[in-house]
Amino acid sequence: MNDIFKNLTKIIKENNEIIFMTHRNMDLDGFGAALCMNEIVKSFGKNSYIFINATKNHKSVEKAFIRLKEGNININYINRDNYRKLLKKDPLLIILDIHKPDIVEYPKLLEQVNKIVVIDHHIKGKDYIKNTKLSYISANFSSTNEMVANYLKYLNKKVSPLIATIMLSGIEIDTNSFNVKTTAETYEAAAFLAKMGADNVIKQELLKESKDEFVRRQEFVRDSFMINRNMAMCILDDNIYDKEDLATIAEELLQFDEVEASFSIGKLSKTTIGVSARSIGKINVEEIMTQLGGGGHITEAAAQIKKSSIDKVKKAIIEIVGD
Ligand SMILES: [Mn+2]
Repeated sequence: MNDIFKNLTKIIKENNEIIFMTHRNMDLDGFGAALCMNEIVKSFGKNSYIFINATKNHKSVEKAFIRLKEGNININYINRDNYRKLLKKDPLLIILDIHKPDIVEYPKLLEQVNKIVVIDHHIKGKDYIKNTKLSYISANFSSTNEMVANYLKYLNKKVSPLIATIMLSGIEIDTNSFNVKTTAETYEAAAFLAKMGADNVIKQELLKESKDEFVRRQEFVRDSFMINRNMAMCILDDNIYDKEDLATIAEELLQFDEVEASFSIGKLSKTTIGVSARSIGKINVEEIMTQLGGGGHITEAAAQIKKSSIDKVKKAIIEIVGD
């Protein structure tokens, strides 16, 4: 790890303009990591920018934007409408919390820069950003915030309490409140952030959702059912949902007795049905999703089925896994 951090520092020091970008629909893990890295590179005297979606963001991220503004923490946000002027300065692009090229916030930017670094905690897939100066992809970490907190520690630097709070919120989201992917090192990173002043009350405020959303999701979970001995399924209603909504529900189902794999099915658009599949590790949900034209990893996979119905997809999954 120290060799990687040494190399990362060298690469940062060779550059003057540094852009951070995460995945589409940026969450607090991606954003917290970008904020931490933004502070680090600024401390090296570099110009730093965070590439965001100017129009639509997670509610928790919007809340963080407001908090940062109120706290007079200045950040250079850029977006697809105004980033081009930076290109002639030959910026370094650091991609955080994602390594698949087509899911970054703005894939076109990958083609327009000469130097890319990737830092991500997801299980490395077949499709990844190539020709990088440095690629630090390791599923040994709960979150990208855990990885960059280690970098901060290595550098013996600090971030402000608010940024530490946002980083801790990111770890909390990615570990489902320290329930999954959590190791001794994860708690150490959390303690490190708490010592920097991460605030539990503000963290909870960032992570709060509307009561309606919560109740709605619990209704879906309540109505979920076992499709065989060890697999649970949840069917959403006829409204249109985000892939993240499906993923959250599939993850929630895993916490129940007997459930070793879970599926949530809902509409992603009028004509597209989405499935999110999760497994605690024994069942390979990637194999199941591949049969529906999707993909992923052993424990996390998904599929999108065009011109189908929730009922047809439900039957197809039951067919594949058997009773
Ligand atoms: Mn993450």
